[in-house]
Order: sequence, then structure tokens, then C-alpha cells
Amino acid sequence: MFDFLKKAFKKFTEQLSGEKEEKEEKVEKKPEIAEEFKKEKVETEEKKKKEEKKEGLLEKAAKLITETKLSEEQFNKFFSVLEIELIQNNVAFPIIRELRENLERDLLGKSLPKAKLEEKIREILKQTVFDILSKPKQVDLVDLAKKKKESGSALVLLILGVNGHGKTLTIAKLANLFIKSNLRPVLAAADTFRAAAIEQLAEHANRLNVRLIAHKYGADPAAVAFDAIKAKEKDVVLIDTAGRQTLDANLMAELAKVKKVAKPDLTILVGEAIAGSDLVAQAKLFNEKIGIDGIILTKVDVDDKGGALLSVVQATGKPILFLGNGQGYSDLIPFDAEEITNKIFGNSS
Ligand SMILES: Nc1nc2c(ncn2[C@@H]2O[C@H](COP(=O)(O)OP(=O)(O)O)[C@@H](O)[C@H]2O)c(=O)[nH]1
Ligand SMILES: [Mg+2]
Repeated sequence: MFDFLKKAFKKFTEQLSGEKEEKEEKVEKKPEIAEEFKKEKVETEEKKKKEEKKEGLLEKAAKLITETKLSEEQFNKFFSVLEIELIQNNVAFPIIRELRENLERDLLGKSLPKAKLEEKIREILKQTVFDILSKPKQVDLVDLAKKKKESGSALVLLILGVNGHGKTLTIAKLANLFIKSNLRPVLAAADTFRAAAIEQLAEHANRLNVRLIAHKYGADPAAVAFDAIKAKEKDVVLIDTAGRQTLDANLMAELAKVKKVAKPDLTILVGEAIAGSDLVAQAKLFNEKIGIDGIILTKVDVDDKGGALLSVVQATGKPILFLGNGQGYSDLIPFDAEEITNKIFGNSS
């Protein structure tokens, strides 16, 4: 899912450090052969690096001392290219600004060993992304459910989101996860609005062999949630809700009422990664009107951009709890900021 983002960052890192060296060596070349030239350059760089290993320590040190300064002009030229790629990859403007500020602060006008430049740029980009993703405090749902069970109560989760983003399937995935930890979920079919919504949840409940609390279509969703909370022998209540395409005042009032009645421990937004900047706007709205505690980002298996992940965390200040990466019950990955950052930038820093 992070391929495009990964490429954009990598290209920028290489270009910026490559440009730096070209200027120093005073090599003149036409822009159209620039790419080819850079490829060759990378190859010769690699050869050089291998040869360097054979050299003595003194020679190596002498090379490292060759320090350089990056000019504003060089930086701007390449950052504007990165900026466009990031926008196209659904990375929101405040994040782009943060990346720029951090790079400028650590690179512009500073003397750096030439050989370290590429590594330094990558390190700044990686650290910025990690900081954004790891800022909101992570919540472990299974752990929380176990603690609640020990204290004699059930964990109540209210699931919200736009229609079609994956709420119902994600509830089934969560139920599966809780079952595996010997916790007993109850599903509440509080989407009494959309045709077939109750049957869809009933089908999952059947397959997973968990209890379903449902009323008729058109019934009050808050009443369904209330009945689920009263159900006996349960450790977790998962409340499915309606999410129409237009997030109007009626829907928000309906959801606010469910929340007031159910008093959930956590309100979780389910949003699809492919919605990009729309998802960011929707997440902000849900957070403002209802209040959310965390996000489950679905359909990352069909999202080749990856920027929504950063943008939605930055915009809401809420943690991503899981990534949904397929249509099977086990396609739910616990979110780990470090792992994701390593996926985008590679392991070494
Ligand atoms: N590829 C993929 N499809 C998903 C994922 N999550 C949900 N879906 C699909 O998205 C569609 C809508 O899901 P549904 O749970 O009905 O969304 P809801 O309207 O929010 O309840 C269904 O076809 C799901 O199978 C995911 O992580 N990956
Ligand atoms: Mg649904």
C-alpha cells in the first residue's frame, strides 16, 4: 500500500543528495538525460562505496571531512517535486509543511559530510513520519476487554463511518479477534436504515457463532444498542450503525443519541483508505459532532497511495487501531507506527 509514497520519498532523497554532488563536480548535462545519468551515478556510487571499504581508515576519514552546504535553490527545486507527489498520494498539507520545516531546519546552510547527506535526508523524513503516526496514544482493545471483564463489565464499542467503508465487515473481524482471546462478543444491529444491513450482520453472527441483537428496519438504533448492552453473558458489545453518504444533521443526531444511550468505552471510526482527502474531512466531522477515540483504516489492500493514513492521524489526533487489509475475518492488522514507518523507509536509519 505504501509503494507510491515509498517511491516519492526515495526519489526525493536520491535527487537531493545527487544534485548536491553534481554541482560540486561541475558536471553539465541536459535535463532529459538527467535520469539516466543519475542511474549511472548511483551505480558508480555503489562501486565507490565498496572500494571505500577496502581503503584505510585515514583515507575514509579524509573523505568524510569533505563537507558541503545545501543551497536554498537546490532544496526548493526538489521539494516542489516531492510536494506534488505527496499531494497526489493523499498526504495533507500540514504534513507536507512539517516535512519541509524539518528538512529545512536540519539541512539548509548546515555543513554536512557529503557521504552522509542521503542518509540524513532519509532520517529526517522517517523521523517526521514516525512522530506523526506515534503521537496519539495507542489502545489495545483485547487488553481493555480483558481488564473490563476482570472488573465484571463488558467493553462497549460504538462503530461509526460512511456507508460502504467497511463497518459491518470490520465488526465481524473484531468479533473474530475477541473470540480468539476467549472473549464473548455480542453484535448490535443498530443500522436499521439501510436495506439488508441487518441480514448482513446476522450472516456474520451466524458464521462466527456469536449473538446478534436486532430489531425491525426503521426501529430506533438507540433501542437496539440499549438491548445489546443489557444482554447477558457477554464481554464485548459491538454496535454497528448506519452511515449514509451524506453526513447530514439527521444522521449525526441519530448517532449522538446511540452514543448517549450506549455510553461506549470507545467510539471508533471505520474509514476506507481509498477515500483519501474525503476521509480526512469525514473523520474531522465525525470527531467534531460525535467524538471519536480511534480509527480503523480499511481497504489498505486496494489503496496504492498510503497518504490517507498520515493525513487522518494528523487531522484528528486519534490513533489508528487497526488496518483492514482484505475481506477475510483475519484481515485485520494491529497498527504499529514503527512497523509502518519501516515499511515506507526501510529498516535502517
Ligand atoms: N478489499 C477490502 N474490502 C473491504 C475491506 N473492508 C471492507 N471491505 C468491503 O467493503 C464493502 C463494504 O463493507 P461493509 O462492511 O458492508 O461497509 P459498511 O457499509 O460500512 O458497513 C464490502 O464489500 C466489504 O467486503 C478491506 O479491508 N479490504
Ligand atoms: Mg454496514
